[in-house]
Amino acid sequence: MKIIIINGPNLNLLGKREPEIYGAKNFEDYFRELQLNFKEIELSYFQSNIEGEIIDKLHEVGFNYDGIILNAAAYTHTSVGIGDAVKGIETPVVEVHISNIHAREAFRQHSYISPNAKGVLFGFGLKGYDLAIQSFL
Ligand code: CA2
Repeated sequence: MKIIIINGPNLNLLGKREPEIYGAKNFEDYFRELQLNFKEIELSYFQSNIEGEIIDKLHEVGFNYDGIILNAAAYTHTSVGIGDAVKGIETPVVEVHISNIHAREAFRQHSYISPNAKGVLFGFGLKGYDLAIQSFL
């Protein structure tokens, strides 16, 4: 089974700032833990701060992977393009947010991803990615 985690803008800063919202661990360390915990899965990871690169990656994997775990970060709330890409591909997408976006500012409570996601997980910290993998299993 092939699953990719796609993270959007600023998630490369995880563990460096705002630990009260996003935790103290950087994503590369967490990703290594996921690889160890799910050895049976071919798990890959892509992060970009650039909207078009995220769309290109969705097109690249969206017809030959079994699952996509997408945290589009701030683009969640702004990007019609990423929303359209999620709609246009075949591979199911599980949307993940580390924080509880519904307990935060009003602008974070709309997602262009959710209408076409298989499911949405938010507010469980990094554990949300683990839960998303389990949902595919
Ligand atoms: O809770 C999430 O996972 C978010 O997708 C994170 C985004 C935010 O814009 C969404 O509303 C919710 C922000 C990611 C920024 O991450 C940082 C991590 C450390 C330091 C600064 C930013």
